[in-house]
Amino acid sequence: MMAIELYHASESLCSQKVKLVLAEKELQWKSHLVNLLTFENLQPSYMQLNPKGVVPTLLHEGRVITDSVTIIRYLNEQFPHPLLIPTDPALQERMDRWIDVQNRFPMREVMYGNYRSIEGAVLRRSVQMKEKLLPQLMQANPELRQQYAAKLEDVQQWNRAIHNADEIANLNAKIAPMLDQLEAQLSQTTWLCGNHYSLADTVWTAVLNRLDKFNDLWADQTRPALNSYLNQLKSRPSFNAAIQSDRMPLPMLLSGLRRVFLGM
Ligand SMILES: N[C@@H](CCC(=O)N[C@@H](CS)C(=O)NCC(=O)O)C(=O)O
Repeated sequence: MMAIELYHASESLCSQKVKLVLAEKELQWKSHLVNLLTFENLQPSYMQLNPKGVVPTLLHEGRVITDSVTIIRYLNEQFPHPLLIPTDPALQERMDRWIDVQNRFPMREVMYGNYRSIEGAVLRRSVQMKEKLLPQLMQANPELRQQYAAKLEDVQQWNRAIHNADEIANLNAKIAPMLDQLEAQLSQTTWLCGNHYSLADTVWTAVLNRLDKFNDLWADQTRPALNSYLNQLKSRPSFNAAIQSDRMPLPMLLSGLRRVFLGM
């Protein structure tokens, strides 16, 4: 069997979704840690691998797969034990819907718009810097012009959104109804798709854990089923392997801070 290689970043939500599945399936993988704060993801060699310049990217048996949901579905097909997709087609549809709900929610804008203190300052400044850096990269690498142009457009929209307090407030207002939907489901079933843990639970582990960081989800105590669901997710060994221990190595963080604040 050829090795699984994963390009990922510390504390990246989309990377965590894949790392959770790797841990659930107890798979060995080779790690390529990408420093988003020094913009390694925008370097030509990485853009060639992942045209959107984002993490994660999976390499396996000569295939390059670049979207977290496509990657986790692929891993489930290639390594079916334990199976993380329900066998009942109706439940499969339900799983797709739950995956879709979190995929359509603009977590990136919500996170970068809501983070406070130094963390928020670093992250927002890094997006501003991307906007400056991308035209230079585009000019220096004409063969990747299209990719860089698309990335620049995306980053401009991202930068605008996170500095627009009304837009962030609008997005924040969508969190509670989404959690209510989850509460309604979880008052009826242990997991999102019935009695078996599935890929829908994996992706929501990463999303709920992240939302919980900057929004006191349980303050009003109105979602007891969701609260106990998140506690169950956190007690799985995969949570520890993929999220709890997912801290940026100090030298990487320091070079990131140097780059973001001093431009070096
Ligand atoms: N749809 C993609 C989104 C990937 C994504 O946005 N990754 C973030 C980290 S969670 C990233 O690489 N951000 C850096 C950037 O966009 O410059 C997926 O699910 O894999």
